[in-house]
Amino acid sequence: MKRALITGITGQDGRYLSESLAAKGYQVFGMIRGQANPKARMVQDENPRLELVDGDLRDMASLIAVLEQVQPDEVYNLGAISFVQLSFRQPELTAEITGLGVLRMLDAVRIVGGMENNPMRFYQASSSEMFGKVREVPQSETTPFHPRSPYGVAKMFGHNITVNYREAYGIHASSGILFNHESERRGHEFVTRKITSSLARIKLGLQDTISLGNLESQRDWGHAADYVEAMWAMLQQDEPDDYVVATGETHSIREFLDVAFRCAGYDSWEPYVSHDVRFDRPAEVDLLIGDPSKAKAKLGWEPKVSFEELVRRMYESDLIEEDKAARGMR
Ligand code: NAP
Ligand code: F7E
Repeated sequence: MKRALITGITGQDGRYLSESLAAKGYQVFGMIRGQANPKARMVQDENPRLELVDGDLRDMASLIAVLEQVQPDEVYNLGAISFVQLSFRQPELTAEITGLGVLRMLDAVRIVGGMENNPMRFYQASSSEMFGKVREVPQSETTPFHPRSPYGVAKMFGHNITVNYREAYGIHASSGILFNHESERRGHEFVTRKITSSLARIKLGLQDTISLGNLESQRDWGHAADYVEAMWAMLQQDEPDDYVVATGETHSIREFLDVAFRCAGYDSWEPYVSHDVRFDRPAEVDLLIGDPSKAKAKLGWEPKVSFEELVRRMYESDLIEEDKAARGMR
């Protein structure tokens, strides 16, 4: 039985990946931080075979101890401060966890796995935010980086140090440059979930309007359940490498609103959306659209869930969630 360790187990991707690996027959270990982490029970209920181990990406000794205990075949490093807007308010903490956390995890793999024939394969959760002020359209593995936020800068460090540990120590370390992926489990701070959960509340008569920032930015949005399959496929390759994981389509926030409000039976979203400068960013990423042809050719990976289907699934799930919450059943 293969053993996998996932950091960021309580996050959107950690939850999908742990279920997917368990279904493939893996023994899955999830690294959880903090004392009495409130999300521990949720992930344990979703995946009863999951084993939780204590560790924090800020604490090198804890990472070494986790690897010594688990002895994983595969390490998926998904833990991070992942909210771009928060990274502007807490840049140092973002650099510490999202950037230096990768170095600590890689060094722990190097030390515990050994210098020669290190058996531990490593996945780094890199991001399209590294492309930032994009130098070409669409973005591929060879597009130069130009990050626009402390988050993007920290991810770029994580990406480069992963390549460096691969080249310097021969570690089987791969980076997935994942474009935005969302789901029914997406955090409520991100624009897609903010829209679908607020819309559900509007439909249920619990809320009147949604306050948003910049509606012009364009994103390449896929479904997280599809994207975790690409992570796994990267670690099954003989050689480690970097891959763009994206749909190859882009849509603005306005288009997301169009589709979501149509799903809910409204002709127009304009009467329900207002602008709030608090959600504007000091520097914006205007346009992201990925070229996933390498992932398709080498990993045989393709996204299955369309943009319209993604929006519909998120809205319908939130309608049920918000209705339950309003009745005090959540
Ligand atoms: P997420 O839902 O925000 O989850 C982040 C996870 O990181 C949580 O489990 C969180 O644990 C954990 N974490 C935070 N600080 C930590 C620390 N000090 N030590 C250990 N773990 C810590 O993110 P996601 O959407 O699942 O994304 C997974 C990864 O992919 C992240 O690295 C993200 O930056 C990257 N990524 C995401 C996307 C996307 O569109 N979703 C695209 C590209 C790359 P707590 O519950 O304890 O806070
Ligand atoms: O913003 C605009 C905002 O926070 C998308 C993370 O998973 O994907 C994600 O980062 C766009 C931006 O995601 C609001 O200005 C308008 O242009 O949903 P988001 P993100 O910044 O693209 C990348 C690939 C990651 O790696 C990250 O971890 O929407 N926007 N109004 C808003 N955004 C938010 N959050 N809230 C608003 O009210």
